Order: sequence, then structure tokens, then C-alpha cells
Amino acid sequence: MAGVEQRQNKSGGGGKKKEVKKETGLGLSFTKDENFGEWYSEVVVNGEMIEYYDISGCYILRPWAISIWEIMQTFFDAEIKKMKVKNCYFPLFVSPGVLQKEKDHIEGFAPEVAWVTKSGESELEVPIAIRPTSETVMYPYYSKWIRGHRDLPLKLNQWCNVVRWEFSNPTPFIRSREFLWQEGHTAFATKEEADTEVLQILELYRCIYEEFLAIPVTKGRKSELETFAGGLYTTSVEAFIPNTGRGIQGATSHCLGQNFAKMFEINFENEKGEKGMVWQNSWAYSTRTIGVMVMVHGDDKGLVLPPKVAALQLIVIPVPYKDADTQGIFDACVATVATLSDAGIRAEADLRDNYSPGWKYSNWEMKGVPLRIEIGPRDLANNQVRAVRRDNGAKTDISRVFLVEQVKGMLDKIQQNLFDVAKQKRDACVEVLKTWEEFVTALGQKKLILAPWCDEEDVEKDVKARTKGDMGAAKSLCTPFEQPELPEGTKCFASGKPAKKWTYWGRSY
Ligand code: 87F
Repeated sequence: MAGVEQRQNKSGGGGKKKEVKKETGLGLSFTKDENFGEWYSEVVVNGEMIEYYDISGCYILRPWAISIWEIMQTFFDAEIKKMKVKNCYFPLFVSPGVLQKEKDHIEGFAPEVAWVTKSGESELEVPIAIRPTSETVMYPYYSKWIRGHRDLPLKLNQWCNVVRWEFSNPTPFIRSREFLWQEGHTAFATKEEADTEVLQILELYRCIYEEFLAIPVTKGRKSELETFAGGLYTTSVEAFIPNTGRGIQGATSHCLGQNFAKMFEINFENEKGEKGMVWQNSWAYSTRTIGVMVMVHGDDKGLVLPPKVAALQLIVIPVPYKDADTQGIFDACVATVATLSDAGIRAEADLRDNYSPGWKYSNWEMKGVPLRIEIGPRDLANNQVRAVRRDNGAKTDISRVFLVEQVKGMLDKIQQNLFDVAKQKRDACVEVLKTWEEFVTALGQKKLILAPWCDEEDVEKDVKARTKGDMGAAKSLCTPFEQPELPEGTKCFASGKPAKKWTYWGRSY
């Protein structure tokens, strides 16, 4: 199978620790610092998040990954429902005429569109595209459904898959040819309402990253060059992967202005009987979120899951000795799980008798379970359990009398610590600079660059051209909403013209 070949071919590189894997069948052969790419592939597979598939760029998402997706989905879905957004489902297939209706928007993306050309052995009369996004699928119906101001706002969302036939280096979750996302598409009578919603959604995306995935992100606005073609302005949350020195767009919230309304004739009559055009937004986050989480928190023992998104927050492992009261230990494990489950903690016991406790420790560490509880003869005698944190390995003995409150406290601490450590690491990579020489040096050091910029499209194109190479060119990531002071007379790092704003730059995914 191609997927297997691909992985075997990959295993030729450096940074290997062969003996560990041979001995136990556990453990990783690559380290995060020495060979990040191979480490990542191995972690997502051995952590049981994905399985490689025989079509390049497509991956099987296993229950361990989908459960994370579902936890984020439950949160986000409830939040947008509070905002009166309704869920819907539009077809996967797009007719060619409709797809190409909005020319500006499809132009640059056309090579990535996948087409169905046959059914059985016969050629289709008209080939059918598979949605890469649903603007052109949905907006003809917005035109039909919106007549008067009473039909506004129209706020729809769909949870679905999309296909983009990428050619550059596929990576599980981060760049796959099919992925899962939500896409929200809304229409308003006024620009003010649209502007407000863009930021409300962006705040939910920040919340998913920072509060659920424990990943620090920067909210900001995309440059003209990076703005969605056919849109008015694009906002995003941007994350950073210290190991590779690359920025990564976490999610986007666009104000489309009235461009699509013009193309698709989405008009309405206001209270005074005057005709107007709607103002539209669209916004999305995808399964890429999960890849960013793996890259940011994972370590040389495997996945590290933040408690808020972990399907299993705690694993209880019996540690029986030959002559110990094995039944008593097993009963204590079952009772511990019952107590924790009743308190709303996602806990299970690993009572398999064909694996040693040591093997189980490694296995659950690989899968990133935030907290492990061990119960041995001494614990049983003292009516206590031993808790071991996945994030920092810290061990604590907990009396079973205070089990629930202590465990809750530890899970909160782990969640916070993951965020704090990730933020420290990210902040340590930020380089504030003002000249081209400093820029080139910082780029070579995998920094996240904050530089004063003149905000001219040609200058960004020039930065891209001047930094082109095997590692990929540098580009603007976003102009953060929180702007440091920009002293009068500050010059653009790239053009020397007067700077208008501070902007983040770097290589990116
Ligand atoms: C690939 C092929 C065809 C991105 C594509 O961000 C079209 C596209 O329109 C395309 N890749 N895009 C931009 C998607 C914009 C927008 N769509 C709705 C979002 C949020 C959700």
C-alpha cells in the first residue's frame, strides 16, 4: 500500500532510537527536536489519532481524534446557536457553471478543485465538482430565500467535509486533501451587524484554541495579499509552531462585504420599500486545530492532550504484586472510576491482564491521557492512590477521601500549565525588529517576527520574492489587533517607507 510505503520510506532519516521500539513495541523512534516531521507522523499514528490511507493526502481519523473534534464541536455548536445561527446541509457536488460564477474567487483556487467525470464506465455529460468550500453552492439559494428585511439576518452553518486537491507536502490534520470543518455563511441588512459578527466568531475561535486546546493565538487582520479573494477583509487567529518556526492560520472569519451579493443578486427590500444588497460574512475552523494541538503539546513520549478536549481525562491502572490482594486492588480501581465518573470526570480503568503496568503506562502516555492513577498494595493499605501528570511527570499521593476535589484541581492545573508553557515557548520566539538585515537573520533563526510595515501589497510580494528558497518564502501572518506603540517616523522594515502598523511575519504552513 502506498501509505505504508510512504511511511517506510520516511523512516530512513536521522534522529533514530531503534532499540527502544524493537524491545517493547512501544515508544517513538524519532524525537521532536531532532526530526520534527517524522516525530509528528509517528505520534499521530502511534497515538491512534490517524491511520495512513492508500490515497496520498487522505487519512483515516480514528475515534481518539474524532472524540476531540466532537468536544470542540459541542462547544462551538452551542455558542453559535446562542447567536441564532441555524445548521443546514448543502450537497457535496457543484455544477461547473455555479462553481465558476464568482470568477475572482475561484481563479487562484481552480487547480485544487476535484472533479467527478464518470459514473461506472460512462463519461458524465457534464463533469461535477466536489465542494472545496460552499459559497457558490449556497448563495444562489440565499438569493432565492432573501426577499425583504424580515428575511434578515440569515445565519446558516454546516458541519461537513470539503476537498482541496493540494499538491504540496500533505500532513495529517494540517494539510489534507479532504478535511472536516464548519462553514458559517451569514447575511445582514447592514455592514455594522456583519462587522460585529466577524469579531464575535473570531472570539469563539480564540476560545477553542486558548481555552480548549491550550494554544496561545493572536487575533488580527490579514494583509491585502492574504485576504480571501472576493471578500472585503479577513480576520484570523494565528498560532505558531516553535520547532519548525512556522506560523499557522488557526481559523478565519471573513467579512465578504457586498461582492458576492452583487454576483448572486442577493437583494432585499428595506422598511421604506427601497432595494438594498446584503452584507455577508463567512467563517470556518477545521480539523487542522487537532494537528496544531499535537505539534504544540506533544513530546518524546507521544501525544499530550489538554484535559478539556481529552476523551479520557484519567486512566486508572492497577499495580498488583505476586502475593498482594489483587482482587482488592481491582475493586479499588473500579470504585475509583465510579467515583470520578459520577463527578463528571472522563475516567476509565485499564484492567487488561495480558499487559504489565509498565507497558500500560507507556501506552497511555503515548495516547496523551492527562492524568494516570496507579493503585498498588501500599495505596490500598493507606486508602490512597498515586496520581501522575502527563504534562510534567509529577507524582502525588492522594487520599481517597479527597479524590474528586484533588483530581479536579490537578486537571485544571494541567490545562493551565500546558497553556503557560506553550505561551512561554511562543513568546520566546517572538523577535521585534525594524530592519531588513535583522529580518533575514531572525527568519534564519525560526523566529516569529513583529515588524513595522508600510502595508503595501507590492512590498509584501517583494518580501516573498526576496525570501524564496527550499524552506518556503516568508509572508505576513497578521496585523494584530493589539498594536504596540508605533513612534512617529518609524520606517517599514522592507521598503523604508513610513510604517503604518506592526505586522507579524514568518514562514507558515
Ligand atoms: C480551494 C478551491 C476552491 C480556499 C479553495 O475561509 C476554492 C477555495 O474559496 C476557496 N480554498 N478558498 C477560500 C475559502 C474561503 C471561506 N469559505 C467559507 C473561508 C471560510 C468558510
